[in-house]
Amino acid sequence: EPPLEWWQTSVIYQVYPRSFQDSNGDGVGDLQGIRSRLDHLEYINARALWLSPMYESPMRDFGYDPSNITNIDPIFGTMEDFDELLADVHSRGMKMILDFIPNHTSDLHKWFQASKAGVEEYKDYYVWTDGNLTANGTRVPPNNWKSFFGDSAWEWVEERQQFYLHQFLKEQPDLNYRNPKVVEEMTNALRFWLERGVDGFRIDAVLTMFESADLSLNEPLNNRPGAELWQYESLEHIYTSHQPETYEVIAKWRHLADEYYQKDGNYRFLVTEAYCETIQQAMYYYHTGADMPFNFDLVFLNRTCGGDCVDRAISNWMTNMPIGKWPNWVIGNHDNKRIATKMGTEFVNAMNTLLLLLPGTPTTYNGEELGLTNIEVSYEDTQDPFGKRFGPERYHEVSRDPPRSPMLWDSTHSSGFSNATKTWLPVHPDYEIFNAEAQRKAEGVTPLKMYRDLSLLRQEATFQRGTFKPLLVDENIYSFVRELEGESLYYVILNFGSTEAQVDLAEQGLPENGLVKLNSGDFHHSDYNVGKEIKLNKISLNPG
Ligand code: TEU
Repeated sequence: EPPLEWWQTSVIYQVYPRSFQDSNGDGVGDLQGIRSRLDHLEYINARALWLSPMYESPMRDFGYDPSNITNIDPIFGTMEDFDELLADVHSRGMKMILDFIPNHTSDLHKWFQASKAGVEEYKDYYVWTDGNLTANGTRVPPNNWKSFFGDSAWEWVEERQQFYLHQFLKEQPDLNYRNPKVVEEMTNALRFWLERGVDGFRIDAVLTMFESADLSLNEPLNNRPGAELWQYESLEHIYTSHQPETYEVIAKWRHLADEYYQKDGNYRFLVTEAYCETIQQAMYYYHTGADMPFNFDLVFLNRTCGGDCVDRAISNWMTNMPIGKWPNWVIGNHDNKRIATKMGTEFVNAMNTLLLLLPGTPTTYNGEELGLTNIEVSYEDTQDPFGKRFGPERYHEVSRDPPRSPMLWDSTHSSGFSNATKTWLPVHPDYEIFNAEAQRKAEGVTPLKMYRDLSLLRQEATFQRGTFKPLLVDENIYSFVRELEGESLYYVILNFGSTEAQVDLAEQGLPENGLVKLNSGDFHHSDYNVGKEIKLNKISLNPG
């Protein structure tokens, strides 16, 4: 077997720069702030840092709307700050990947400004159309495509007398990947960062890179009963996403990444981000040349999900994954509610256990290792454009502010995040309990200590390359076995029900009177029943 690469053995830790650490007192996190908190990543054994966008941007979508993809936004610092952060990450033996946003730029990007003005060279950098002419002489969009954030995906520009496409905000015009110049520009941007030494990229919203070339295609809007607001408001994605041409572009980027790998032997990792309607769609991205597509199956679990439902989510990926590919797990990110809020705080450790002990690469969004819940943000204080768009009655259904609150470091002002009087989003009200320092120093088991121990345990060969088999599964219990012959055998048993459950492993073929004695070497803390003998035919588990 080939040796595992760093992206397979590491935990990937997502840092949302605005919310990690503020070093200059403006209430917004920055690069020097992140640099000063790298000890935390080491503490939790996260060996790879994924940096959410830090590019120059008017921040309409908080950096996912870059106006210059080869420069740093002053709110986050300078290019020197970036180089210093990367050097520090590397000197600790860690890796850093960037968030790359291929689908669109900001409308303030110089390419869009030139395109809008009709400058020949840039005319076709974005997706422009005349639209249709109505009987009364007005121009209307060519089709009913809607943006992810609601309303038409087409915006009229007086200056050009044409519409442009935006699958996200109107301040995020879609680039035209049918123009080879665009592919070249974006490839050069990747090269720019590879030259600076980054170890890979998370490729944003990859599903929307290409749309059907035939802009006259209409489709029914997604108004399935019971659909979530964001699903109702978005497209059914027949013509606007998952187009086959995407694979060619990503394959080209794979090629580029491999050039660097061949040069210095340091693997350059590519992970794609695409929410998919079907598992088949999700699996296509394994074939693009990306190392893996993010697996969001655990992100969508909620409180009503018991053991059998957890099992379905996990088997969905494991049984459909192409042979020879590498699985991965995500429980949260900057676009989704915190897992503690979705599942209930009692399931935080269980979710982190799945994340860290299932086979494959775990990705952790900052704060999930602390078991943070969402914060409440009033409509007046709402920052997320997606939330704002839905108005005071419904903003809370879609707003992405609640999981984006600042990291909690200690019990001082702003939990040590910033010395500003007002931070860009409110600090979590329970910061005195949930902060990292308090959780490190606490007597008993805390989500942070548990996370740390599990991520250490994950470094054992059995969890890295051992087999995986679901064991007993019912409406409460989800359990599985990890085994590496000649190495060790682990049973992981979790209760996703709402009451105490009894598990009989003798029924699973283990000796009736067998006993497990937890080895004190397995864990650091005294609170895990280390040394206690457990009868295999009668294991009692509380929820979580
Ligand atoms: O998200 C892509 C995406 O599919 C979003 O529409 C997501 O479903 C949405 O945030 C609803 O929860 C990526 C980024 O992660 C997101 O933050 C950006 O806003 C978006 O791309 C545009 O760049």
